[in-house]
Amino acid sequence: MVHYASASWLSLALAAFASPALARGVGPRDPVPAGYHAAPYYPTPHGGWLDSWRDAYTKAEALVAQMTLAEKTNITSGVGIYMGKDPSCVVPCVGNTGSADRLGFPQLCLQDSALGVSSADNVTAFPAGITTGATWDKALMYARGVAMGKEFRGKGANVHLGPSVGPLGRKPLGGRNWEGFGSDPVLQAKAAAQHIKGIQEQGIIATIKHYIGNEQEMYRMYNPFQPGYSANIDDRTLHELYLWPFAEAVHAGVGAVMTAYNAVNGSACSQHSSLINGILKDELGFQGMVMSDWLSHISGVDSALAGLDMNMPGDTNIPLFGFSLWQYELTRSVLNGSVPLDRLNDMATRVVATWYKMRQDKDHPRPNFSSNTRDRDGLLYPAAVFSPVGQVNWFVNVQDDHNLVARQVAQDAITLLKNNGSFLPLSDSSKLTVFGTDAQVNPSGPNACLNRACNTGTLGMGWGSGVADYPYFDDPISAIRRRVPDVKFHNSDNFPKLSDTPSPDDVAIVFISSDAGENSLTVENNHGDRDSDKLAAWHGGDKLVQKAAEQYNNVVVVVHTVGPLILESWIDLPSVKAVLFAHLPGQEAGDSLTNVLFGDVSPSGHLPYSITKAATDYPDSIANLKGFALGQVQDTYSEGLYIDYRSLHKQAIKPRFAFGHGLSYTTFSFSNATIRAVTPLTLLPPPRAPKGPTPSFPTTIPAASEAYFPEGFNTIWRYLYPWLRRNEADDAHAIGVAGDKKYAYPDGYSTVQRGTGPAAGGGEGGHPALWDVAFEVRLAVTNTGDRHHHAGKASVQAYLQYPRGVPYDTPVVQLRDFEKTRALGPGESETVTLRLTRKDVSVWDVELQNWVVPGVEGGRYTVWIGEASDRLFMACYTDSGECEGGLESPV
Ligand SMILES: *[C@@H]1O[C@H](CO)[C@@H](O)[C@H](O)[C@H]1NC(C)=O
Ligand SMILES: *[C@@H]1O[C@H](CO)[C@@H](O)[C@H](O)[C@H]1NC(C)=O
Ligand SMILES: *[C@@H]1O[C@H](CO)[C@@H](O)[C@H](O)[C@H]1NC(C)=O
Ligand SMILES: *[C@@H]1O[C@H](CO)[C@@H](O)[C@H](O)[C@H]1NC(C)=O
Ligand SMILES: *[C@@H]1O[C@H](CO)[C@@H](O)[C@H](O)[C@H]1NC(C)=O
Ligand SMILES: CC(=O)N[C@H]1CO[C@H](CO)[C@@H](O)[C@@H]1O
Ligand SMILES: CC(=O)N[C@H]1CO[C@H](CO)[C@@H](O)[C@@H]1O
Repeated sequence: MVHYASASWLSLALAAFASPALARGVGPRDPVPAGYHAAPYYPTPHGGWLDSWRDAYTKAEALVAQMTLAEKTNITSGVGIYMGKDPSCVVPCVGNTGSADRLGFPQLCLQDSALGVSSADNVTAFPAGITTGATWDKALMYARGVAMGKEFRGKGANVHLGPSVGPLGRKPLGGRNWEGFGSDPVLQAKAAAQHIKGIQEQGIIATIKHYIGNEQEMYRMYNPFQPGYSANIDDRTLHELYLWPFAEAVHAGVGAVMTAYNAVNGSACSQHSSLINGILKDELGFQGMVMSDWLSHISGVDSALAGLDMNMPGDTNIPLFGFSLWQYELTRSVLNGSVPLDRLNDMATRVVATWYKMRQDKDHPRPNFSSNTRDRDGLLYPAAVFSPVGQVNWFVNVQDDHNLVARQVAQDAITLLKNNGSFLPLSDSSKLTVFGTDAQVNPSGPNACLNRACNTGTLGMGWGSGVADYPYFDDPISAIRRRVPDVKFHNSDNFPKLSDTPSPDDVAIVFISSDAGENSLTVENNHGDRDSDKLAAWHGGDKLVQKAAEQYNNVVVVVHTVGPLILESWIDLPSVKAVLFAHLPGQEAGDSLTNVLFGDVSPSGHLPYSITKAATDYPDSIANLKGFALGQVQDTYSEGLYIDYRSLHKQAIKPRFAFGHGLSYTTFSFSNATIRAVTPLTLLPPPRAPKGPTPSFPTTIPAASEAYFPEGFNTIWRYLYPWLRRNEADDAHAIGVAGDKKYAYPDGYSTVQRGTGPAAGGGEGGHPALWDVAFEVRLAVTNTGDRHHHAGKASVQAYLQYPRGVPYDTPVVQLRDFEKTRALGPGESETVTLRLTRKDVSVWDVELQNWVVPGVEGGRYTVWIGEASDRLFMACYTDSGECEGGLESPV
């Protein structure tokens, strides 16, 4: 989603490009590197063939069968950015579809963000995705989803625009990595699945985004002068890394998918037939609806044929002129025969079925807030220039006790990277001095910067559309003062002249930060991505730590950050005793931190990415952002599977802190491990089941009268409607019925539904057998601290090593499952179970186009178990069924 500070500057700035033809804007391109291609895949597979969606599709079929052409095109598109109100209710969300009021199908409210209800009052500002990932706790990932889902429901939204798993976190400098859960497909996948479950159980449609390859912010969007960049990804890398969390989301029943701004292999994601029709809807069996990211829609007919089902927010990619490539144009495209009615029927049915699937036909509340103003009254159609005014905000408080889960996530994410000599926890009698502007809330208020587009005061979230307003902000300095009232605080990022020399026991706590966000806004010269500050702390934070370390014997560094930083300039200084990554805590930044600092709880967060010693420890393709090019910027994934720890292992580079690293105030032992083969494996999944029946509708071109603008309808200027003027509808209909003028269809275009579908498909997310549990590992985790030690939660991580000699190049180890224990007191144990599915032990074979178990003939898979990707001290073997401990990490 793109945010504009105000509608008016945009109209002025873009008045020159008002023509929808220009808005298609594909200028000269730099060539996509040889070998990368976007193969055609047509037609869109009909939705409805899976039993799990049968009920929803049966109801949807009955409703759509009664819809006119204009009603169908109305519900598949937004009514325009900053629009929304219809005569009966206010729908002022970031996206608002048209309705079919005659049949009781309402306008749908689509609302950001992945960390809370955006642009609304009285909501919870939850910790960001990256923070949630750092908990490595599935139960908390789910609980956060439940609480957030309740808030979206309480505000009357239909669709939650989250979770985000794309970007996956390939580039450490990438601007939106923090909206997702960490730089590993399995961590992203399991977190997203828990989130989706929590959201959708509240009757809210979750949206997995951004599909796919949106790994940097700069040059992501198509505009009249330049196409969005092309992420050039080979098939195996796509399946084993970037698609993995999307597949898991579809498996979890996600209702909606949002396409990305960028292109893949040269073709824009919003009209990429092999990505949407082929991989998402056929191979992954996705039954819900596919929407465009905001203003990323660049073609009308082509995107419909490629499988897009919903156009958001309705406008062309130059908004606010009342132009759309769908709505009235989609109506025209169906009348003139270019878009088969069959495709529109499927689009509308997918939208309606998703609505039924989440039970939104039963007492779903209507929106009671406006994204456009925080005042009670506001413009009903802000984009219309002349708009009536009325009540738009009802200030419904949806927070309930969600601060508790928000705080728990923030607290359990806090990652202790270094704690020399067990310096932490602090005692309440410590003599403390706090440094850094990041310790205190923005003096102008936590929401002072629109879309959080500034890094002033404690950094609780990044910037852009992925934010929410803070109802309040529990900042670290207030929480510290509640413990140690006479703490000194230097609210500056420059080290002050100290009045007294610190004594040897004095403790300095230094707060530093690093921010990132969406490319639509630039902060301190960072264009979404961290292109200016790179992997250094902002505002000279690294210098501040060094200065403090010169003056104090004991320095504790607290870092609020969107991602990894290079810590080398100070991490080994002997007076830097402890380092805590608090990630992006949201509103609960204070007590969550002091509970850890002062030892009420032991830290239990683990890094959701690696921290290298130098940016150049990664290959150029991931270390650097792609810069300006005259044509289409080419972002080629030449590193293949080797991102983050996979890359470091391959190059034998030791990071400063490894993926999964996190210390505790206590120690744990893992013992008594067993491994058990659960489901017998075959090289390939068994032959897939055929598809079930799908709805069927008449497919002849509808009567032109179904598209006529109603007599005397009072239009709102620039609002997008599905109707055509009578003569336009008649003309289009004449073309369609004559059938002699043919649309210039893409190569490989077809309207004949394919038969059974890909062998790797057959269920939601892919072949159901891919989720068969192949191996189960159980082990006991014991808190081995003595009785003076603390209770603590242990993270148990399972990484898979493929058998030697398999005919595929595989990373040494890859995360496959993880669990977190409850808080174990000293001496206490818990039994933990980890599961590896058939898919977990497979590789994607590009020739066979299927998941192959390369070690099926008695190959020895090793399941490595430990506390981090570099602390794997236990191994279980699938061939012998034995486990052993006390080992050296394989890498
Ligand atoms: C992109 O091109 C690569 C190389 O030919 C191919 O393996 C992959 O399947 C293509 N991906 C898509 C989504 O078209
Ligand atoms: C399209 O949706 C708008 C907004 O809800 C509504 O005013 C209009 O009547 C709808 N058109 C049709 C054909 O239902
Ligand atoms: C039908 O209408 C669409 C939308 O305006 C247009 O793109 C397409 O070229 C038209 N097709 C024909 C055959 O005129
Ligand atoms: C840890 O503390 C000891 C004793 O103060 C010191 O000698 C050593 O350099 C420190 N190590 C690091 C990595 O900070
Ligand atoms: C491990 O197994 C042994 C033998 O069965 C048992 O005595 C011990 O309590 C187990 N340890 C844990 C931590 O469960
Ligand atoms: C209970 C509560 O937090 N209510 C707030 C809801 O939002 C309005 C407008 O911002 C505030 O005035 C209320 O205090
Ligand atoms: C306009 C509107 O529908 N407002 C509703 C917002 O939510 C509250 C509480 O659920 C309702 O009472 C309002 O009617």
